[in-house]
Amino acid sequence: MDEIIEFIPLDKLKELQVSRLKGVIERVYQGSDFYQKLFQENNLHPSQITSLEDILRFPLVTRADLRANFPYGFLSVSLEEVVRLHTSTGTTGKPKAIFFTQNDIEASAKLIARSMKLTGARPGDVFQNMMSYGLFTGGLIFHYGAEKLGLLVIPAGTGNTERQIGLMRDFQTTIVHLTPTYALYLADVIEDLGLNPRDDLHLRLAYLGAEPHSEETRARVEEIFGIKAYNSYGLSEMNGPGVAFECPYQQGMHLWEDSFLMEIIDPDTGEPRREGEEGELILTSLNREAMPIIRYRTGDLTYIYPESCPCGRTHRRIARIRGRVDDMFILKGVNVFPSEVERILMGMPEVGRNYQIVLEREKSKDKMRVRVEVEKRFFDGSLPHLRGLEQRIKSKIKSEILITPEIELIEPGSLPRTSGKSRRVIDQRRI
Ligand code: DLL
Repeated sequence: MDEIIEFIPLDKLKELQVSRLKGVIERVYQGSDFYQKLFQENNLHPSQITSLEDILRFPLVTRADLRANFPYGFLSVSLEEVVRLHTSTGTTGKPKAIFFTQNDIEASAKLIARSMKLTGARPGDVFQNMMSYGLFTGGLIFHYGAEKLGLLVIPAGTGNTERQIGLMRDFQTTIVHLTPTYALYLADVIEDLGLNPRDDLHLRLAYLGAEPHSEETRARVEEIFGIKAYNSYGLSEMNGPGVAFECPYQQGMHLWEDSFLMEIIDPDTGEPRREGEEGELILTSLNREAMPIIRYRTGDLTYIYPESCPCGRTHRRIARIRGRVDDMFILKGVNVFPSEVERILMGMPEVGRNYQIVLEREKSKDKMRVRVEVEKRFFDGSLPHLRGLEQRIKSKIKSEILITPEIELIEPGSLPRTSGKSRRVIDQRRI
């Protein structure tokens, strides 16, 4: 069934979307406190929603709305029907509570199974899930999908890197799921143990997700491990991973349009953006029972590929996420995304696998200091001979981002590591 739905003709896809949208609208109207109020305040009634365009009658929903209606305001079914809670990672304030019915879990698992299958995963593969198990969706939701596809799943979770490597070697793991930051750290530890990530493991695929990363970082992971690495996108508010996934062409991620409606808007004005134009991704869940959200502001910047994919799947593709709207920082009037700095750094072979951007204010002058680990091969215990590298990084960043940074080269392995999502930018200007 899923294979057919991936290639569904566009008119049929639209029909399916309209009928699912109507179902979702009815469900939230009946069940959710937040939506009952919203319908009333906006003079809306489910009968007014007859086409996909009618969705524009709805205001956008933000993370603040989710927080303000914590914990049960968005719930559209009775508690008896809810079988699972996940929360969204957040560094500040209350988490966002995300609920699942049994059918929601089943639907998410199907999307993961579909996504993994299209990259060539199949029964017989040994899948090691190195995402956090628990409230984060990257662990359990992906796990269910991999089991659904019939893979042997090792629920390794995060951390304890030497044990992870032991598992990879003992069970001849062929596929891993992890954050890109952790993939590079894992490679470091494998090499520190005197092993070669290409020859001493059995890996063939990696799924990289849960945080922005550049094409250059993917290329590094592929090169270091000698594998294919696929980009996987999702967010807890839309049931976690499995929202969009790369196919073997690796040109953008197919966003599963049978389950989500997408729009791209100008994040400042809310005006719609056309295909090919970058903006903030807005998602509506089409296939969800416990907690459908209509027109959710993901905060993620991307664009829709106007061309169809050579693989023939009809679900449109979104570009690699450039970053979150709120990750962007402004330095001397220039808007900078950490991913742009990453792209430049990871494209230079002498640069190691980790970096940090520190924003500082000195006598009311702002500056950007980039702390860059040097690649092990180029580090012989001292750094002075790498002066030329410092200069090259500086001028590349200057010419591409229009900011002259200070570059601080540091020893490989000296920055803090994480097995989850990384924190790249330290903004000390507000202190
Ligand atoms: O990160 C769900 C997930 C788990 C996705 C495992 C992929 C793999 P949250 O913790 O709610 O959920 O964080 C969602 O992470 O809005 C993006 O800003 C970012 N993000 C997720 N995947 C990608 C990606 C999970 N492939 C937020 N590229 C999203 C860039 C990503 N950013």
